Amino acid sequence: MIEIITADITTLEVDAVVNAANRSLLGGGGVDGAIHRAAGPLLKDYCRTLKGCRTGEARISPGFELPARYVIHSVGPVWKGGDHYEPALLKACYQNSFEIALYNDVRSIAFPAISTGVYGYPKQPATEIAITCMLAYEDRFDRVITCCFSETDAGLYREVLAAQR
Ligand code: AR6
Repeated sequence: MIEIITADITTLEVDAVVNAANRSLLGGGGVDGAIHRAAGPLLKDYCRTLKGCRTGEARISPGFELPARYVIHSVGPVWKGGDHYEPALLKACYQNSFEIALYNDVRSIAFPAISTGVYGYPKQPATEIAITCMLAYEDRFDRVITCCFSETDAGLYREVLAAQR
């Protein structure tokens, strides 16, 4: 069951929240900054031991001071016009996040709209990829949550979900 909500992802009581990270995994702006602030400094210390992450891959850490037990850090592609493997890399972010979640017995997981902020991925195609991947994995979780940061984004997710179901 896919849930589409508008919220600050750092407030969610779920097994895992996904972070739209960068390859250093050492924090940044946007949702990454919010997660690092809310989780506290131990998150950065832990992430240092992970030694980075390639675009499209995912790593897991404890949630530290977050209500979520885990943070799954995934690095989305920077949008460079669409012919630099961006769709395949974004799809890989969702798939690898789901796989690492399953491996860690995560039952509830919340995603932000990876790559659609600072990394500039156009929202419509990014949402289509996110929903396609969520539909493929929803049966293996109790809750799959799309955590939008605006009602406009949530409306787009609802439209795309309705079209794909
Ligand atoms: N809760 C939920 N969604 C949020 C939150 C929040 N607290 N804050 C922002 N968003 P972005 P990217 C939404 O830029 O495009 C960082 O500096 C936001 O509205 O956070 O993958 C990293 O370190 C947008 O819809 O991630 C990287 O360098 C979505 O989250 C780079 O930005 C993603 O926007 C990654 O860029």
